[in-house]
Amino acid sequence: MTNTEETIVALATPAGVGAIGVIRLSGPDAIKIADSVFKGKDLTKQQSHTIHFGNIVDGDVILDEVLASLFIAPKSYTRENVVEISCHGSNYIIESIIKLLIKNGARSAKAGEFTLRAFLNGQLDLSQAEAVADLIASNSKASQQVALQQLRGGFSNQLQTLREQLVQFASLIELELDFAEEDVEFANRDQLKKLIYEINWVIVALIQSFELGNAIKQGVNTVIAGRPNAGKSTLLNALLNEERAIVSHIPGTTRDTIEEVLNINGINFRLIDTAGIREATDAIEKIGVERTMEKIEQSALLVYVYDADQITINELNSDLESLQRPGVTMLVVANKADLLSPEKLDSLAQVQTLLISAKEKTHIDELKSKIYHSAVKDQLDGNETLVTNIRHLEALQKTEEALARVLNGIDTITSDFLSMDIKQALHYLGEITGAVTTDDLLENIFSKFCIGK
Ligand SMILES: Nc1nc2c(ncn2[C@@H]2O[C@H](COP(=O)(O)OP(=O)(O)OP(=O)(O)O)[C@@H](O)[C@H]2O)c(=O)[nH]1
Ligand SMILES: [Mg+2]
Repeated sequence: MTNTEETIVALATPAGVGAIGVIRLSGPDAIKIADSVFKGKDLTKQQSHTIHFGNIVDGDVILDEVLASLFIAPKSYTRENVVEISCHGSNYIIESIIKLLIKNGARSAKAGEFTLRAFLNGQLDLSQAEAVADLIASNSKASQQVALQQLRGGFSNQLQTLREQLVQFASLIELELDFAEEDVEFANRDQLKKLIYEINWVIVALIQSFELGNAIKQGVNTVIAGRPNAGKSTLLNALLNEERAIVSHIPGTTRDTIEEVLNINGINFRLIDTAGIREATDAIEKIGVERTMEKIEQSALLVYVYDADQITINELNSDLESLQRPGVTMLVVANKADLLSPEKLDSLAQVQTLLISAKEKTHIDELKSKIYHSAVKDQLDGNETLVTNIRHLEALQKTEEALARVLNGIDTITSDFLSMDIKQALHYLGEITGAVTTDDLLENIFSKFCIGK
């Protein structure tokens, strides 16, 4: 996957023009190769964690004035020799320096290869390596915190301890196999059961945390739907506090979906304003309505908006029934409160809906709070372990299944079968932390990184 004899090089900062660009070299010859193109102090004679000013030269030609930062193995991100060259952020300079370094013995790094090396050299475990990718991709406070928590090892420490306890049991049961004739029991079945219950408890909590973890990482698809003229676009604008969508008194104003991100308490909600649902009057509107229905299917949250002044109770009930989808939480919002007569207000007070005026921007904060709590049921304090990664989720689910098999068989089946079931559970637990890996798995994880990471 990566030949650690080779020294790899890549741009670590984003491509494109910037004040500086940082080129990273990692591998046994990183310092030697950097020194061969660096005019300044002899880099091979400097201490770790020092920065040196000099020129990058190609023969007699000066390419740039740079700073070279040295990290001598094992005190670096990859635990190999690392040099980071900070040059001026021009595409031409960056490309020329990288080419020059390759000419002098480095090779281009593959996507994620620096982090792969950090993993292979024991600097990070697998879920921490994945957290690096999540941290880079994080675009809200909550997603950054969850990734950071995972990078610090919160996630894997917990599983690691449990896995070790299970390993002990597995070895005791193995021991029983050696004494099969004598019918002895080294592994106390009651203690084993207790441990399995304990592990299962953690696993189930982690599996359940995925819904929120995923919401935090990916954002929550939130569709605003309802009949034409209900005030959906007005509501989108009110939520965003920006005149984003066109609003008019003509029913059928919004024809295509409009998507904007709204951050509520650190969580990103992807708000989707849609075409009003009705029997379409022309071909374009028909496509718009179909698109609305598609968006509802793909969303986690549906904010159903109706014109409280116009809609009849039958129409309302029929909408609520026809828009119900499994897995989609529905928030019902009565709009145009400002137009309602006192009698109408009274009758609405009987029904449990949130009454707002999108136009006058009343009760918008209550709606935001409801939207937030539809995704975050329990309080978030920033310290909980949340699963955000589908690979982890799958491994956890498989662990749960294997544990269930262990529990089922604990009193009835023979030690050899019990041992096999425990080994399977250990295998899946190990897949999460990287104690068990295959080349395919690593390839799959690290190829999703960007080059230079
Ligand atoms: N009085 C009052 N009028 C509102 C309110 N919300 C929206 N409207 C008006 O209702 C009309 C329709 O508003 P839109 O936001 O365009 O409605 P929509 O649901 O997006 O409509 P379509 O895109 O056609 O499906 C506009 O004239 C708005 O000004 C409100 O809370 N009170
Ligand atoms: Mg609209």
